[in-house]
Amino acid sequence: MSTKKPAKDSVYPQPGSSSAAHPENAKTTDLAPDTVDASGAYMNTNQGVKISDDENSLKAGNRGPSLLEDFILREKITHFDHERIPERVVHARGSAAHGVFKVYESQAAVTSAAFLQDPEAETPVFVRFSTVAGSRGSTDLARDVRGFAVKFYTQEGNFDLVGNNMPVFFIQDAIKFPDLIHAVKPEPDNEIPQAASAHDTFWDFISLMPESAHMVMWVMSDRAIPRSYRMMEGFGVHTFRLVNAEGVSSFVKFHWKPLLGVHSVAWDEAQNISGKDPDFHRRDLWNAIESGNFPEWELGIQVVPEEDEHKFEFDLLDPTKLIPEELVPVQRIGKLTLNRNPDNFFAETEQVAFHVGHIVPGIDFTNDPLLQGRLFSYTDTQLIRLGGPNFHEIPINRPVVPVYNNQRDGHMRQTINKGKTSYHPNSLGGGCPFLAGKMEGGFSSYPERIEAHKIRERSRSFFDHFSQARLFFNSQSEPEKNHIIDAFSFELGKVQTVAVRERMLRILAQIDSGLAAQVAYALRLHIPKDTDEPLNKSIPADADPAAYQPEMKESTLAVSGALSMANTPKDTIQTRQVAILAADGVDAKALNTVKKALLAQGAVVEVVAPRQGYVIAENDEQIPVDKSFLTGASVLYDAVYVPGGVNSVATLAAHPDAVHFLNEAFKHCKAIAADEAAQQVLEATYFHKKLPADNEEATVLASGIAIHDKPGKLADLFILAIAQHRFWEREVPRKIPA
Ligand code: HDE
Repeated sequence: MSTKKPAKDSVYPQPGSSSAAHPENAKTTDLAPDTVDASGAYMNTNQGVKISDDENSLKAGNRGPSLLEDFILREKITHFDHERIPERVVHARGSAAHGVFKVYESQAAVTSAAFLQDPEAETPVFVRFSTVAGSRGSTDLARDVRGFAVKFYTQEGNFDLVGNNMPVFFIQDAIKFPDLIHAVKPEPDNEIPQAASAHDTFWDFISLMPESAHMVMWVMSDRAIPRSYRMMEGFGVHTFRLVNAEGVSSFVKFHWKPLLGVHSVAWDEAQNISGKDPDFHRRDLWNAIESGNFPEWELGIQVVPEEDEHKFEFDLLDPTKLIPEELVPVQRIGKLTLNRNPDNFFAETEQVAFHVGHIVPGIDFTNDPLLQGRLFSYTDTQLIRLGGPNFHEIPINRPVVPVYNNQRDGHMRQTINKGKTSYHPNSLGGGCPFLAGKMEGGFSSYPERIEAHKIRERSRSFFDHFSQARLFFNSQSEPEKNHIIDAFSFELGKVQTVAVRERMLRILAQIDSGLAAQVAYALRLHIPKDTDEPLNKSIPADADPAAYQPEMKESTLAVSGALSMANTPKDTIQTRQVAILAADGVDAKALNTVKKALLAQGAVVEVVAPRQGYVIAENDEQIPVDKSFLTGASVLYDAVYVPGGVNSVATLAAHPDAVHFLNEAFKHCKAIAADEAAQQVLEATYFHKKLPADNEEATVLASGIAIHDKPGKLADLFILAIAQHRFWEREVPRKIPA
């Protein structure tokens, strides 16, 4: 097939990306023969015939009708007509990257998985991040869960860890998943709203299903509006099993811990970014990798010995519960590094097929009923999305080990299987392919003992819906709590049906009375009391509704520090985006000093000016401009600096866009720095009355605003402030007109 052959003079891997600089691994080598570069090649048809005219179809006379025999036109248009495949039913919007995983030291004590044994061995990975509810073209900044799906191409076959950026889920049983997704997706009559949960059907469903209480606390928290995919945690959610070479099994929760800390944007900012740059997260991931700032996470595991299964006050099989890190610490066992952007979005990011059921020896499932249902769904969905049973042959999906079995044929089969036998047992094919025993690495399921009745029922151990929702709320910092209150007030404020709002207030009252009261205040509603209505409406026909009501329990832990983003590292400004506001007459020396210091710490610095092109500095130096006030916006940066220079300062102080830029940066709690000579610009802002009294380090760290007459010292203070990420305390007055 012509598409599988390298074009003449082609170079592998594709030139022009940092990818090319990265050493080969088993997966990049595997992808190379399928990667095509047209540099220096002639255009030809899919049948390999060179094309001389790609501008005109074949016609009967130059004004006449097109001819059916024009095989070049027909082929081109036909292929175009069939370019689209169905988008993912959930997680349609996403971005992905290649990378590698390395374990720090052998995990043989708990698992026999080969990729978790040798610290020298590098396992290639492909990771896709996503939102859940929106369509393929929707904004990256939706308030939503983020998918965090990792495909490990191990020497024992593919292991997919298909997780999210939140450690729990909305529902306990897979049978409710279509209902949940139907409720959150745009409403079916008018297909409104896109990529948003702030509408009646979602909250109608949630308010009838108290088991979702813990998860909605996470979704209403800032975790749902990450600053970057590179600054999110990841979680396997379910309890899985690890099994060692002796067959000893333990329970495990998987975590991903980002080395850049966990950070979010402000909700007002998120909504603005959705307009200014809906590809914000996609661009951020792409740019970081292209510029060699490879995103990194540590893989963490919480291991629970098999015999401790029932030692917790929640059920390990219940996916609406997490294991607090205070009870079982997260051991960091290895590092994931994303180091290469895909060459082709469709071929790789769109066609990658993850499946929670892709496991390798040493890892196994548990009876979590959500996990069990997922085991069916993921292959099934690829059959419609990728068109047939051979999707495992698509280059991005195939393992780095050869595949030998007796599965044959089907749509688009690529493999040419030799021989007469496609059955087992056989003698005509020498008995091949052989079965592998334990010694040869054959997979065998953990022989869990089960003695039970076949029954449609939920375990009583799944009925505590509020204690961990409360633990989560209690563990948040004050600003994080305020954001959760605001998020509920926003979302329920968009709900038209008052009964749904009220029902949700009743659920919130079970979690925290203060939370419920504040949301009720914002909605000007009362929390319904003295009602006989059951809280849980998700009840089988013949069941006693009373038996299905939540159990009111209190977690023995009052708070869990790991649940708050405020407690994650704030020690770096690497890859943070800093805007320098400048106009003609800017002080080039100050600008360059601060810029150099920021770059040295790994920040990304852009000059934003009234016009595109360049500004002419006080000393006549031409300073390139990256964005104008039309193409740049405060919401696209983490921090802003205003250098001195008499004319520049006068221009910016009188420029509404510059002043708006600063007001918005203040409103979104970002670090702001100015030369003392630029103070006039800050005086023109709304926050001029809140400028700090001095430039002591403690004052700057409290206010997030640094003003200094020495650019070197200013840079030092600014860097400390940017590393703090945001100064949420500023939000309290919430009266900034930007
Ligand atoms: Fe998924 N989910 N899911 N999910 N999921 C899909 O598979 C499903 C769940 C997650 O980047 C689909 O290939 C069911 C939990 C991610 O390609 C589909 C249930 C978690 C991705 C599907 C769940 C996830 C998906 C749609 C309840 C976190 C994107 C397209 C039983 C642990 C993977 C596809 C990517 C995608 C079904 C619940 C994570 C339909 C039935 C819990 C990250 O198969």
